[in-house]
Amino acid sequence: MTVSRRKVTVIGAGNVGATAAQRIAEAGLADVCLIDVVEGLPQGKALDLAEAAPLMLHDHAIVGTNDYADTAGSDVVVVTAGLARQPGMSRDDLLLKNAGIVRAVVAQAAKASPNAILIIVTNPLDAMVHVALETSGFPKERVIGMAGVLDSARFRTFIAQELGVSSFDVSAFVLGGHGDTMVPLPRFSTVAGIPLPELMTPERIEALVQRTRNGGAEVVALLKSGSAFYAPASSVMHMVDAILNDRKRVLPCAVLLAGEYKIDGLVVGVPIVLGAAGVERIIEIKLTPDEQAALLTSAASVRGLIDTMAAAKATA
Ligand code: TXD
Repeated sequence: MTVSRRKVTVIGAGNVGATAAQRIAEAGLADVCLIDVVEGLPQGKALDLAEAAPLMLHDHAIVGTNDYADTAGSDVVVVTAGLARQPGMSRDDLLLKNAGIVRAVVAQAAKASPNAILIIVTNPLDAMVHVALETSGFPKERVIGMAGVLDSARFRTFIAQELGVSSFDVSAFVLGGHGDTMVPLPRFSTVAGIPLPELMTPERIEALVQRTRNGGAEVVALLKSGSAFYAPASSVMHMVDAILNDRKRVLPCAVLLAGEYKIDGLVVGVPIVLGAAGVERIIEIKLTPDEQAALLTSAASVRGLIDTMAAAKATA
């Protein structure tokens, strides 16, 4: 029997990174290399995860390291490295700090794995995808941001809970940026093929849309420190599965647009076909004027972050 070993590097051995490493190995998708700047952290978590392997019935290698040489030849690189917002830190401070981190880690990872597909997770998500595109020099098909998969999973969860049905039968469609500027499309969200507006009042739909937009904040408020990581890690795992198994899944992902949805040169969340080549196709649907306006607002907020990064670079 030939065993084909695929390799996924996860950068950042924090909550999302370590949980994504666990999900990827335990789903039998690939060997995993977990890397972090903190010495001992990725080694310790990788060892712990490796010791669970006989019990979880997989035999994938999970190694922890601080050295990018160990990441060489990865098929997929997941970037979760970054700082969380600290008290007194503005959004722009966080933007510039995380841009520096993403730039540094992507430069090293791209050199070690020049054919990899990059999945970016670090916030602010859409802006970090721009940084990764610029730093890696990879084609836009191989640099993809994770946000829509998480946002649509949250929307699906809330719809299923509200209607008392299995989330298996719920499919939800979201466009746009992560968080406040997310653009959910209820008319394309269905329960076993039945459009949502047939099953719920506009007021209830709006309430669930709002809850989805605040999905990250709702978890943060409960946890008090740290942010969501189980569902984000599962979202990463689904994207890795789509790529490594060439599934051609239709998933909302943050990708660089070149005229699609009347947006050019900006990273925005749209439905794509995700397979072995990365972004294999962008699916463009006709939006109502309101939906198009909401998407353009979302794109404008990404533009604002890019301008802030450019201004900081110019004065550095
Ligand atoms: O939907 C989404 N895209 C998101 C994004 C959902 C959840 C979390 N989201 C963002 O992911 C979050 O706002 C953060 O920017 C990242 C990672 O979140 P996580 O909860 O995993 O943060 P942690 O636990 O603080 O882990 C970050 C790790 C930590 O171990 C640091 O030591 C490491 O990143 N780190 C680095 N690793 C390697 N190299 C460098 N330079 C580095 N700097 C920090």
